[in-house]
Amino acid sequence: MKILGFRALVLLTFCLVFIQCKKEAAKETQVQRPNIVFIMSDDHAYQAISAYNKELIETPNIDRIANEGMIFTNASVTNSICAPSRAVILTGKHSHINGKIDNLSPFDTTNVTFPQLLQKGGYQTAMFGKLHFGNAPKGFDEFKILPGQGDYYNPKFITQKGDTTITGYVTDIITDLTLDWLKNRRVKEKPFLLMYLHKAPHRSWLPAPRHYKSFTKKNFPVPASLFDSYQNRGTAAKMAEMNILDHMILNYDNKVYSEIIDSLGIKERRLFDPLDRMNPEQKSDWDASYDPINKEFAVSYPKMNDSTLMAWKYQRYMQDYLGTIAAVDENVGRVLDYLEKEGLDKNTMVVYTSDQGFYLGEHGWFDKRFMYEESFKTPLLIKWPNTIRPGITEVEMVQNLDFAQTFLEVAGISAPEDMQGKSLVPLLKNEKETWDREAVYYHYYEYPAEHAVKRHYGIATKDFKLIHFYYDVDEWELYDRKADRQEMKNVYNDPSYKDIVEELKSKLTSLRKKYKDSEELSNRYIQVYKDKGWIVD
Ligand code: SGN
Ligand code: CA
Repeated sequence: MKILGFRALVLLTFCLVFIQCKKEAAKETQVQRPNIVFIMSDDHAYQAISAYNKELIETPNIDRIANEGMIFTNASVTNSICAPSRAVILTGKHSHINGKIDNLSPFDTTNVTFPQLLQKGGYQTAMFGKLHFGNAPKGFDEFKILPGQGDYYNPKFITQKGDTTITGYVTDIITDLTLDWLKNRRVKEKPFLLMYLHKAPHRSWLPAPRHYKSFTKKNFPVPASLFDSYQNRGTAAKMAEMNILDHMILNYDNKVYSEIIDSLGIKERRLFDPLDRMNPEQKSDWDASYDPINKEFAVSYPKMNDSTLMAWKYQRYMQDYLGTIAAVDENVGRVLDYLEKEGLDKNTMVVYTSDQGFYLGEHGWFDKRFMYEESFKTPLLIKWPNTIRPGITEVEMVQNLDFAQTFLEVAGISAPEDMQGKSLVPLLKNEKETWDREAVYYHYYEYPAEHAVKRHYGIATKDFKLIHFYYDVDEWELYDRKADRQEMKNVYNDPSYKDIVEELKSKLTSLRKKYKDSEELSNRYIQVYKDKGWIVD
């Protein structure tokens, strides 16, 4: 009896402890809402992430996010340019509503942003890296941001305690600041939103010293449309100033020294010296790898014709652009490793994206802005253990417009009625029955401006893209996304697409109504440029 009683007591204690532990665990998962790590690079083309394309570069760390979670093959932006994309992300509203239509206009800080709502809702919030607004971000407990575009070498940062300059390479420094906050300054009891925002791979593409040697020796495959002559396209494609041969600057972009340019008698536009922020030690490291390239160029340039010069510039572009991405990938790995080491990864959603896509020689171009494929589409990879099953490819059409509502839902905070996106949570949970989006809307404004891409708006479905260039031309373009993946032929005037054009125009009208865009608003935004004297009648 006595022994039995003792056993029963042990069993009872064990059960009680077990029930208590379960209760505690339940309490913890209930109390601790998921952390959100939002990683965004600047101008990172999906073609330069190996989870999308293995031809150009290996990005094993960014790929980890896809392998452990979901890769979106149909993610796009609503306005393919930096600061406007960021404003759309923060507000969950199209550019014509949040007012940040281009890189030049100020961001209206009366806009409500999702970080403000998360902060109010009990989240800790921090931002490190490139924001690109003239004003400090609202809704952050801590931020250290680059002024404007920021610099690759020895960058300045705006902080709550004043400006500071940090010696070193920007991608490494942004990560150091991020890890420092994660390790030392965050309050461990609270869930957090961390916005970790890279400057790379933005123009003028300066890699980290450790990548000079290997990348400047690489030779990359050439895209099929590198020598595009823009036949069967409209005026806008022909007039854009972002052709690698014609508009890429040998000194600024391809790092040909000015003395060599002068000695070869080349006349070209001079911007500031891209290497001017390097200290003597950094400059001597640079020279060790880039002197031989310059010497070789001086010898071979006189024998070059347009097509060999184009091919040379393209290779130089890819070497430096992709070189900057190697450092992004390594640093993303450092952050993922830290989350794993601390066991934080289990309750953290990690997002990797870019502020827009980018041309890597397709149509002979660099830069972005157009609603055409490579700049409209943006990379998007999300992992969220226990919710997203690993290794999923999602083909639904999603946009940067959707992030705000997604993060609010993840945090259990209701989104303001006037946000215009759609939470991605049903897709992340594989509950696709509620997902009914058939088309997305796009509107680009920054014209006249650098790269001369005309104002346009349009609608994209999975099968077609209808675009209206409405300022200083009045031209429509239709692309058959399935039959013509490279968008080489505008079929707007092809009679066999007549019904499609009609159907898409009517859908576009409904979308514009739904999102509250209009000709009147477009004219108002043109008037802003007239008032500034940027458009003269
Ligand atoms: C800079 C670049 C442009 C680029 C814009 C916008 N020129 O002006 O090539 O299109 O930024 O880029 S540079 O001479 O300064 O490098 S964005 O990503 O910020 O929108
Ligand atoms: Ca950008």
